[in-house]
Amino acid sequence: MEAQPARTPEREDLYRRMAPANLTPLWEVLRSLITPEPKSPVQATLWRYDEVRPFLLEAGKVITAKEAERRVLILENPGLPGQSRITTSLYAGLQLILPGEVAPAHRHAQSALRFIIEGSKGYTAVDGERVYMSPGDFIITPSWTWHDHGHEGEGPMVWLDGLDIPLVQALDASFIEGYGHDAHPVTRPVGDTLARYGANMLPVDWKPSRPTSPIFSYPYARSREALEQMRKTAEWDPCHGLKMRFANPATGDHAMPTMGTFMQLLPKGFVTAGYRSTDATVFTAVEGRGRTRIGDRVLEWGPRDVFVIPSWARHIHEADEDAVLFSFSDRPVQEKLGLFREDRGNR
Ligand code: GTQ
Repeated sequence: MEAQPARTPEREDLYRRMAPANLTPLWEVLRSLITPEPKSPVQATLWRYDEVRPFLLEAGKVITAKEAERRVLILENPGLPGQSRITTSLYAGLQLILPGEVAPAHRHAQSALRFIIEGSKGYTAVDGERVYMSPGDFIITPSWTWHDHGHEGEGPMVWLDGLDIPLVQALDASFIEGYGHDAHPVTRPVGDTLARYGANMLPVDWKPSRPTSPIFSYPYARSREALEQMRKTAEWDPCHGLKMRFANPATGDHAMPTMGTFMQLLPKGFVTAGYRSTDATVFTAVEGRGRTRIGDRVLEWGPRDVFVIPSWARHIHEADEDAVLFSFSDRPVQEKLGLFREDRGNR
């Protein structure tokens, strides 16, 4: 590429005179607009659950889920201050609901995923069907479906929220609507959707009506069992250990149109080969301890910690114990736009 053109008095004068006409010269900004490779402001960051949890519980004392609508502490990337983003395209937060509380029904254009961190007997209801949540479960709230959350158990219930808020913001396509009552009426029994769509069968004449998986709960027991069974073949991928992608059973595509979701097993002592991809990725550890090295940064993680790896940042994972990581990114979007790239080279 040519060098950055100099700013001369003649040029500066021209820029000043054209500005009121809403014009600005490309050659002043081209090199920052179109970079030779991703130059992300996102910083590799880790949130230790031990550090976050006391703040969450304190939030539980100062505001109810109902008043907050959603009592969530946003995991804000320090490279994107004030933007409520964990990556350029994705939002993440930790949501708390306490026994007896409700987070009132609403629906929005943004898709949400929940990954359960702590607690049991809490539920989320999607379009009239309750799903009870347990640690490690991956739950989907598709775009524009009514959803409310409640808690019939004891102790705090906490989950990781992942939403495509910044993506929808970039497209100026945001809508939200309140239902007007705390809970949407229950119209289907617990377990109905998983029976219909989650048993490797589909209702015979059923056709998908939206781009999101018809299954909205992927229980941890099932995901974990799959990983445990597969480890017997010991076909470890050098970059990923054993990594699975949550799928829409109707299409084989990602479970959600805007967010790819993954679960991987790294056996004790495994050190992955260097890997980078264009999808900045949010991880949370379900089991095990280890660390992720990104350049000279080392993120030491254990169960319930959340960390984020920026786009195109080469990293390796090291597992000190058998480790299970859940992760999500905007990969489905990048794949559909022909933008996704990965680099499995070590250097
Ligand atoms: O649970 O519906 O973290 O609407 C942010 C916005 C959660 C939710 C968030 C939301 C929700």
